[in-house]
Amino acid sequence: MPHPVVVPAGPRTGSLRIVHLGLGAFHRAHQAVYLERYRQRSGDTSWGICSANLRSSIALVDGLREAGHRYHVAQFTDSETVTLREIGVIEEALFTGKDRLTGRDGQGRWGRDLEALLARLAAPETRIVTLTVTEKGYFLNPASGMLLADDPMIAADIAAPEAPRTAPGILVAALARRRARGIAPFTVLSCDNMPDNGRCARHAVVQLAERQDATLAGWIEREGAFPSSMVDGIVPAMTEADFARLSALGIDDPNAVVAEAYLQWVVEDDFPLGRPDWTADGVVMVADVAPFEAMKLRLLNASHSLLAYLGAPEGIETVYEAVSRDDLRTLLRHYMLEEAAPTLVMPEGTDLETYAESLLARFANDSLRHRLHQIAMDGSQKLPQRWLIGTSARREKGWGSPCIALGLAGWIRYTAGRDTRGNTYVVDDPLAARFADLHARHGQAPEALVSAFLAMDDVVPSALAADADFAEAVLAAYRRLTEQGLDAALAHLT
Ligand code: CS2
Repeated sequence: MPHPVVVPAGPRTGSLRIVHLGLGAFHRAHQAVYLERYRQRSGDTSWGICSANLRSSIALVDGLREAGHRYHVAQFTDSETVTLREIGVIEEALFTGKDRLTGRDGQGRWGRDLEALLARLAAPETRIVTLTVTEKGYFLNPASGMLLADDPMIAADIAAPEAPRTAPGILVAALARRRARGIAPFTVLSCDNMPDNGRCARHAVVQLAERQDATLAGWIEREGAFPSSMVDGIVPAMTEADFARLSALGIDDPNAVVAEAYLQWVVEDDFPLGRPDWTADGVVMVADVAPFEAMKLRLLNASHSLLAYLGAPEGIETVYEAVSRDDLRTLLRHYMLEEAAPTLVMPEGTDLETYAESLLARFANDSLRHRLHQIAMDGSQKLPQRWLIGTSARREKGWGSPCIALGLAGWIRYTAGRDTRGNTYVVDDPLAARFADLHARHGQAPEALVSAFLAMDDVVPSALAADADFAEAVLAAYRRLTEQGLDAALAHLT
């Protein structure tokens, strides 16, 4: 039966003061929803979004164009309660990744809409550039924060700064144009799941600019604003079942997104060129986002990763299925309340126990099919901030971290690419080749395998890796998990 739809505030305005890099499901169901709410409430349509996909989704970009840049978001509280919205704030969609459909060599060409994007970024009306390019899209070493100058993508941007492929490269090229024309830099607002994500964005951009032009780098460092922000909202990849479910509600939209109803956005208030006055729409403006980010990464995202690496190899498919198990729910409670809690200074007014319980309730949302393999992606980029900062803090106090030790054992097992029934799966991670090599070399020797993983100093802080007690705990957990199975490993822990 058709379900009522909240429709966009008004017609397209062409006033695109926000440019987004990383047009994907999360952006469509989070930042765009906040701006849509803002436009509807305030009637101010001067803030619209030009959104660019830099990597893989040419079909999404073209699909949005065909649909007149309108799409739907279905926000589910549970399988019974849904709000359907049509979103109209993304008024332009661009694609700068590799277009596999063209090019005589069949390899595709880069940068179809790159010039349009750079022109848009360099235009004086562009005030804010938001980013959801994932952790690896910053091209920083997760442990040291240094630019990965030898990465082939970054090397290509250094060699050809006017034809950039990466987000930092695109930002540097656009800022160079602005500087040359005497236009102040836009504010760069990172919306990726990293502590100090604004500082990460600044580092990536300034370090890349230094490779090209020290004066430009100095100007960006001096004049640029890079506030940090914490974003929250669970947006699983769409499945056929999701499209069918929406169809039953009267929505046949290939660009639709299913998400949970919960949304949070906490932003540092540093916007020299202005911003939408969006606090009445739920955006929380603060001076320092760090406590919010640490809370979310070490409670929500860390729990997600625990479920992913322990659950996926057991054939558990989704977060919902995982938290339906008593022992995994107990693990998460134990981890959040006993292990993570003492490492956190919670934001004022937020109670840790209430927050932890609300996370378990969100994970138990039966209307979302949030696949554990989706969360397991890019562990090398995610684990430092989700698990290892807190674990290092505990180590400094002489405390162990049994839940994270088991999590790491699960991660090492996961990266073998084979589940407990012998089925293989793709390990999607920038370090996947290194993982495969370690498993090939040490797969039969748990001790050597665990120490080789802990020795990856771009993932595991060296002080933690050098702690014999911690290494011993990970090894014991790995043995228990692989020899006795998950049930026994969890029973031992809790
Ligand atoms: C998840 C996040 O895929 C993942 O790693 O942990 O995408 C998570 O769903 C969001 O950060 C929730 O805000």
